[in-house]
Amino acid sequence: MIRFVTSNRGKFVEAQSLIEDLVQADLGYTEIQADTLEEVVLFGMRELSSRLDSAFIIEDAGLFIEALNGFPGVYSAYVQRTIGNSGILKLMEGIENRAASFRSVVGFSAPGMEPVLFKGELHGRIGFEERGTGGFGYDPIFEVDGRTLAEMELEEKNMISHRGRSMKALKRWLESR
Ligand code: ITT
Repeated sequence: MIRFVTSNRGKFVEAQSLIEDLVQADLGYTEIQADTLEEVVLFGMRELSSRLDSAFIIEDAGLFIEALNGFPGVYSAYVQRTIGNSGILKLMEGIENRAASFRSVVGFSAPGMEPVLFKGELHGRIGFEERGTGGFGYDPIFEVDGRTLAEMELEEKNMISHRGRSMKALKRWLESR
């Protein structure tokens, strides 16, 4: 059993469909203001390893929009909570370059070992309106080949997504240990 420390049910459900051994633990941890997802994950893992005595993972993800110089990036959670998808669509009004990517960094930690990180990325485009009811967060405005992630089934999103990739890399590593 591996704890996935997250408050985000959508993330957990996606990860658990790839790694059955996961159990959600909504324990909370400090998410520092840093320049990279990796720093956020490493800091969180250090804090949690002093509180937990068994294997756990955490994940930090973000949406990086090319025309906005990578915004919201490490501020993705705050931006989703405040201006949300409609706010992002407003910021993108009149902007032709819609290229964006999602990134995921997962950290695995177990007692007596150094933390290990796994990454995944998904390239796509910011749409012109929200579409679809699946997924969570920015999924209704993030398109891949003309469909938003919110228009895909969980399995399909997992096949291509940033989280699908990082979690599969973690899974391969766990199986090879
Ligand atoms: P935890 O930190 O508790 O795990 P969180 O929701 O705060 O949960 P993140 O900081 O990693 O997670 O996520 C940053 C934001 O990006 C947040 O608003 C998410 O909803 C959104 N997000 C992350 N992964 C996403 C995905 O696969 N599809 C759409 N939005 C996503």
